[in-house]
Amino acid sequence: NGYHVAIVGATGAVGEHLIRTLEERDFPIRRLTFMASKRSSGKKMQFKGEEIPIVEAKGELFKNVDIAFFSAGGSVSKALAPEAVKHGTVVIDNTSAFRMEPNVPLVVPEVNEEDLKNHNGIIANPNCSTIQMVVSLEPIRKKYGLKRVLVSTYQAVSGAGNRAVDELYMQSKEIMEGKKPEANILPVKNDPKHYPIAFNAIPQIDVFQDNGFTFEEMKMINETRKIMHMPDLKVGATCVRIPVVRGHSESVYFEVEKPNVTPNQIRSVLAEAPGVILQDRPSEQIYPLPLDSVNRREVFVGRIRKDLDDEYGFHMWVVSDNLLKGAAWNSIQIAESLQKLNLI
Ligand code: A2P
Ligand code: 11C
Repeated sequence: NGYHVAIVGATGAVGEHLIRTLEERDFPIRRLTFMASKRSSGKKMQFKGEEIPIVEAKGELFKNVDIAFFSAGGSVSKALAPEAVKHGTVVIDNTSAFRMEPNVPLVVPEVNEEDLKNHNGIIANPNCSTIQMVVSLEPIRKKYGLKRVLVSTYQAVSGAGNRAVDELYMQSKEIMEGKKPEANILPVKNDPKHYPIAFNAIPQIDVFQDNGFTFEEMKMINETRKIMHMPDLKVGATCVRIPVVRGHSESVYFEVEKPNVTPNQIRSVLAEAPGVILQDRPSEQIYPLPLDSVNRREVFVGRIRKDLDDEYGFHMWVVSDNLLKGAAWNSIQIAESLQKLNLI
């Protein structure tokens, strides 16, 4: 009974959390296949106390796989997800490979679960920084409309994978020992220059586009419009990497459509919103912190205040565990929604 589930990229930062979250949930699993690169083949990983061997990811292995979570980078998804679909597997892809394709639903269950009904085998899991922002904006949009969004992010190093996290620890140690830190990964592995992230802030996540925005910034812009079904929404983004291991933070400025909305009304909407925890008591210094978000599935919102100049404008601070709601948990939520809607 249950599904044959495959995890592609099982050994990665997101893969590990897909496995842990599946252990915690009741998603029905008959069989599990862990895939990664050739480097990991032969190693084993645990699931509920049982050792499962890791195999090298290959198209033919998807025969009889009902549902596959992909988190091994865009090129692996591009090569293998269509193969998996040919075998009848439903793919939940955590990379940016297919997100903007019109026939691929891009889903955050709290926002657009219904879009799953149009899937053709591949469902895309949005970028982590997009997910937490739309979870906080959608309930506001529903009640008060939305005209414009401007976001600046403070993103954790785990968003760039386990090797980047190792580098942050190493660089911190080197700096504390008075040595020159070595940098080989951030901001982008394949770009010519690398900068240390320890004790630093890097205003580049992913590669630059011709318009001066980075790809991460364009993902936030385009994915938000697609998920919220607002192709003309005004969205601007600046994405910055900071030396935090887990938990992305965002300063979000937004303008609503209705006049005379108060911060307390925004707070009431968010207090009731699915997947959101309101942490907003400035007099007690209560606000969301990335350290507190680790291992939590929710999106935390605080620092809600009205703009001093624009009567439709508000500011807020949005924090979530980029490896859970930003990746593994949102993917598993999609699987649970597919099961609920009879779409596997
Ligand atoms: P491996 O551990 O064998 O390299 P992260 O996001 O933490 O960098 O992890 C990336 C994940 O993608 C790892 O599980 C990694 O496996 C996997 N991966 C990388 N390249 C490939 C590939 N060519 N085929 C399958 N899996 C891959
Ligand atoms: C980061 N947001 O923090 C990225 C990681 O498109 O799924 C996720 C990249 C993606 O570096």
